[in-house]
Amino acid sequence: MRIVVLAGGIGGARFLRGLKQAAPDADITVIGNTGDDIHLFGLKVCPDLDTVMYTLGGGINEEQGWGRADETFRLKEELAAYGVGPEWFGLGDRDFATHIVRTQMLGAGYPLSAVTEALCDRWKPGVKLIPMTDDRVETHVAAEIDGERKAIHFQEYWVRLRASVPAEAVVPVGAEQAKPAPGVLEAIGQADVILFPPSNPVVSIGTILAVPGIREAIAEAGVPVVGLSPIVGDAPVRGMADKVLAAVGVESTAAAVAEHYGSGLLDGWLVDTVDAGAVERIEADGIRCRAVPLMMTDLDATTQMVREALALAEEVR
Ligand code: GDP
Ligand code: FO1
Ligand code: CA
Repeated sequence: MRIVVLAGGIGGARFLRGLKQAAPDADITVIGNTGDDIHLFGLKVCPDLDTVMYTLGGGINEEQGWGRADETFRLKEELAAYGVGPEWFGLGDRDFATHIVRTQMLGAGYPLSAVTEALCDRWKPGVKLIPMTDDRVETHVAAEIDGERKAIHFQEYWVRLRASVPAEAVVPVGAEQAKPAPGVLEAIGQADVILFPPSNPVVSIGTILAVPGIREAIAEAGVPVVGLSPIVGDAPVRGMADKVLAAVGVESTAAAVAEHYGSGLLDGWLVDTVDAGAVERIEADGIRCRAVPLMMTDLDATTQMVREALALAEEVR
C-alpha cells in the first residue's frame, strides 16, 4: 500500500512512528512543511523536516519533541559571547552539524529535496521524506508588537513571543510562486490513501496546501483522504495552534478544523472521544467521522489511532 502523509514537526513525526508500526509493509511518502524554515548564522534550518528525520531515525530529544538527544550548547554560548544571536532559538551542537551539511550542499547547488535525501541516508527514517517545495517559502505572522503592526518570522512569533500576542494574519511568503518538489505530485498521484496527521492545520498542513498544485492533486487523487484532529476538547493538545487558527478565522474545535479543510478535500476525520458530540455535525458536512482516542501518549496508543484512520479510509473508499 502506498501512503502519503502531509507532516509538520512533532505531531506529524509522532504520528508517523505509529504509522510505521501499524503498516510495516507500506510504502510511506512524507511531504514535509518547510514554511517554518529559517536562516540563522548563515545556515539553513528546517525544523519540521529535521523533527521528522530525527524522530524516525532515533536521534530526537524525546521530552522536548524537537532537537537532538544528548545535546550540548557550546557553540551557541560562544556565539553569544560575541554578541551574536538570536539567543531565543536553541540550536545545539549536534543539530548545528545538520544545518552545516545542509547549507554546504545547498551552496553547491543541490536542491533541498536532494539534500534532505542525503541527510536521510544517515538517519534512515524508513519513509521517503520530501520537502513540499525546493523553493524558499517562509511563514510570517502579522501582529501588533509594542504598539506597532509588524510582520515577523513564524519562529520569532512562536518561540520568542510564545504566541503571546494575537496573530492578525499568517502568510506563507513565497508559496504562491513555489513549485512542488520533485516527487510530491507523483507520490500523491500514485497514493492509495492520503493522511493528514494531527499537525497544525494552519502553519504545517495549511502551508503545504498553499503550494500551488498540492491541494488540487490531493482533491483529484480519487483516493481516501483522512485526517486526525490536533484539537482535543476545544484546545490544541500541545502548542498554540489556537492562536494561528484564530488568525484564519477558525475556532479551536475539532469540527471547525474539519470544516476548514472541507469536504472537497477530506473524506474522513477522526476526533477524540471527548469530542464525540461533534461527529454528527461533521458528518452533516459530508465528512465521514468517528470518535476514537487521539492522544499519542505512547507508541501503542499512536499505532491504534493510525489503525482507526486506515479503517476509516477503507470505509470511505
Ligand atoms: P510542530 O511543527 O512541531 O508544531 O508539529 P505539527 O504541526 O506536526 O503538530 C502540532 C500539533 O500536534 C499541535 O497542534 C498539537 O495539538 C498536535 N498534537 C500533539 N500531540 C498530539 C496528540 O497526542 N494527539 C493529538 N490529537 N494531537 C496532538
Ligand atoms: N522550539 C522552541 O520552542 N524553542 C527553541 O529554541 C527551538 C529550537 C529549535 C531548533 C531546531 C529545531 O529543529 C527546532 C527547534 N524548535 C524550537 C522547534 C520548532 O522550531 C517549533 O516548535 C516548530 O517549528 C513549531 O511548529
Ligand atoms: Ca512546525
